[in-house]
Order: sequence, then structure tokens, then C-alpha cells
Amino acid sequence: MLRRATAVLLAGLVVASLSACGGDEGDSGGAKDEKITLGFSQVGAESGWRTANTTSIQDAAKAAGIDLKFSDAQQKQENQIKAIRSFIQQRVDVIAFSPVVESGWDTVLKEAKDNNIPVILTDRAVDSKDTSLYKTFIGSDFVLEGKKAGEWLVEEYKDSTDQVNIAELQGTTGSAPAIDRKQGFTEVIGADPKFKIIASQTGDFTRAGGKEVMEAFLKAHKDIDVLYAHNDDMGLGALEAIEGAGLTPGKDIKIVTVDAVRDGMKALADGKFNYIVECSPLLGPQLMELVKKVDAGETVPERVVTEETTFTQEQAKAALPERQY
Ligand code: GZL
Repeated sequence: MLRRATAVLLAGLVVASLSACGGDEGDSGGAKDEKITLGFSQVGAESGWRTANTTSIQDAAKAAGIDLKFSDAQQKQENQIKAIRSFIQQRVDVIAFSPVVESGWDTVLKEAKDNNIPVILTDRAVDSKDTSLYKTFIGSDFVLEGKKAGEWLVEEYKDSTDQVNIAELQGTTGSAPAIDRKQGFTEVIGADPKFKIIASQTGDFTRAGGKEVMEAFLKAHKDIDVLYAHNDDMGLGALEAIEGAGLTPGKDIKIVTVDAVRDGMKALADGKFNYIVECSPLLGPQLMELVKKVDAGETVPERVVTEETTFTQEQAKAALPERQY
């Protein structure tokens, strides 16, 4: 905002000086374009995925010549709301953020809109009914990720008629990935009554959370066949609990997770995980392109879905050397 006002004033002064001295046509003596200032509110640093996402955004802003004001909310919505209000006060050109939970954003997003500061959602969505509160949402299709995990499980047990007991480590309560990954997974396995989710609780996307909840699951249930963890980090924490209980992960309890960060891929290659659904954190370059377009007032797609795949144990062994994160 400040950048635009300065540019208009300077441009006016330049035109005035040119006309006064009859400057020649080709003179491009316009004001030097200043950098775009982007205010970004990040969820926190709760997982390997988040760390890779932050690195991607910071590196891409530098490469794009965008001045990045970055705030880490330590997984607290009130910190993100404070950060967005601070970006408004600082009159940044564009605001982007990854909403830690889906609800409770309308008021602060309206404040940004009333101050003519465009907002881009990255990674996670909000449940605001008023889609004019943000310009676009770039991130994965989490329902599809949950479906892919369910489809692997159905295939894995296609020849079995026994009941399959599933423990589920959910992501952060109220977050889009936790809601949608559960929805996609249960939609697919719900078609066959042999699949039973016998335990389901949030581990808040952290290793510590995954370990703590899995320890409780193992105390309460002696018949867990499969663990579905909404991210690698909770699966890695659960690994410790499973091994601590004298069980062999990947065999006594099969494990399917989402993300495909390096430590998760190593566990998969080592046979401790059985399947990973990729969720790419490398949103930085696409985000910066969207920031430039939005700042220039150009039309952008309402939704930008990131491309991602899935990995078996063999595919993880082959892919590990090339992985960026
Ligand atoms: C997904 C992202 C999730 C990751 C977790 O896009 O929001 O949050 O799956 C991270 O690892 O904590």
C-alpha cells in the first residue's frame, strides 16, 4: 500500500519535471519499482513437513525479490490473528497464511479486506462462507490424501475376511488436514464392514503427541492391526511406542501415514512404515507467483491444487536419494 502511494507520488513528480523541461519521449525516468512486501503467518514448527514448508517459502521469497515478514504462531490461532493485524498495521502489500484451524477467521480477514490488503490461503483452508475474504487457496486435496490411504488398506487386506482393527492418530483438532484426511479415509474403508476404527485421537501432528497417544492405545487395545497416522511425525512417535511395547512396526502393526518427509521415507524404506501418501510442502515458488499476480491486480484461480503421489517401501528406497526434504 505504502509502496503504491509512494510510486504514484514519485511518478507524478517525474511527469511534472519531464513536462517542465520538455523531456524526450524515450526517457524512462519513472520511479524505481519498490519490492513487494508479503506478510506470512506460519502455523508453527510442529513437524518435518512444516519446517520444509517454511524453508520453501523463505527461499522462494528471496529468489523472487519479495520482502518477507514472517511470523511463527506456535500452533496458536490467537497468535496468527495478532500477526495478521500487525501486517495490516505495517501496511504490507499482500498477506498469506496457513490457518492452524478452519474456523474463526472472518473478523480479521474482513479487517484486511477493509484495508484493501489481499489475502492468500496456503496449505490449509478456512471455513468462511464469504470467499471474497481471500483471493486464492494453494494447497493439497486432503480428502484425496485420506482416500489414497484408505485405498491402500483395502488393497492390502483384499484377500482377508478377518476383522481389521485400526488405530487412528488424527492431526490438530479442527484443522483442515485432520478433518479431511479422516473424511477421505473413512469414506473408502466404510464400504467394507471388516474395517473397524477401534481407537482415534489427536496427536496434534507432533512426534511427542503420536508417541503419547499410541502408548495409551496399546495399553487399551491388544489387537491393533493397522495404524493410520495423519502425518509422518505422529507415525514416527508411534513407532517408538510400538517398539517399546515389544512389537514390530510394519509387521505386527502395519503403518500408513501422510506427508513423505525424509524421516518418514527412511522409516518406510526400512520396513517400519508400510505406505506413505505424499503431501508436498514445497509451496514457496507457486505462492510467490500468486503474490506477484495478486499485487498487480491480476485474476488468479480460486484454487491451486498441488501435485503429489504415494510411496511403497520399494518406491521409498528408490526416491530417498533425490528427496529435497
Ligand atoms: C498439510 C499440513 C500438515 C502436515 C503436517 O498440508 O498442514 O501440517 O501434514 C503439518 O505434517 O503439521
